[in-house]
Amino acid sequence: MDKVVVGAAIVDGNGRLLAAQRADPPELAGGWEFPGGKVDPGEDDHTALVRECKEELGVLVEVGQRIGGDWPLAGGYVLRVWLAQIVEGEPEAKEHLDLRWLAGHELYDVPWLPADLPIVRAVQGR
Ligand code: 9L3
Ligand code: MG
Repeated sequence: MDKVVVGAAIVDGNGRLLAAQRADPPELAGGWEFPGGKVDPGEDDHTALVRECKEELGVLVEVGQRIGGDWPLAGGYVLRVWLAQIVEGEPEAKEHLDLRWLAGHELYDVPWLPADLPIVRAVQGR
């Protein structure tokens, strides 16, 4: 399977979820998402997720359980999401406009990308 995007539902010790505000492309800029990105050719999903969290946030994550299956994205891509925990570093918005740690009652305080919104609901149920 090519056309795979991986995303991290990063949760801290207080059960808060890390949301990231996209800087681009223009049609997605300002929307909030699970950090992550495209799996490179020949790369496995787990490696891609760890790499993307390092590139985008500057943190090392430990990957946990999968959230759901293949979530649909535009252009025939699918999004695969895993719970993750930070084991090294403090997240910084290296490629995003902003980052926020959302407590349970704040989960819908940001305008999530439409593709990510159903995944937020699935994370909430966990
Ligand atoms: N995308 C949607 N939700 C997400 C992520 C990480 C990505 N949580 C979409 C936005 C882009 C495409 O997937 O159109 C590729 O993502 P990226 O490599 O630009 O982050
Ligand atoms: Mg990305």
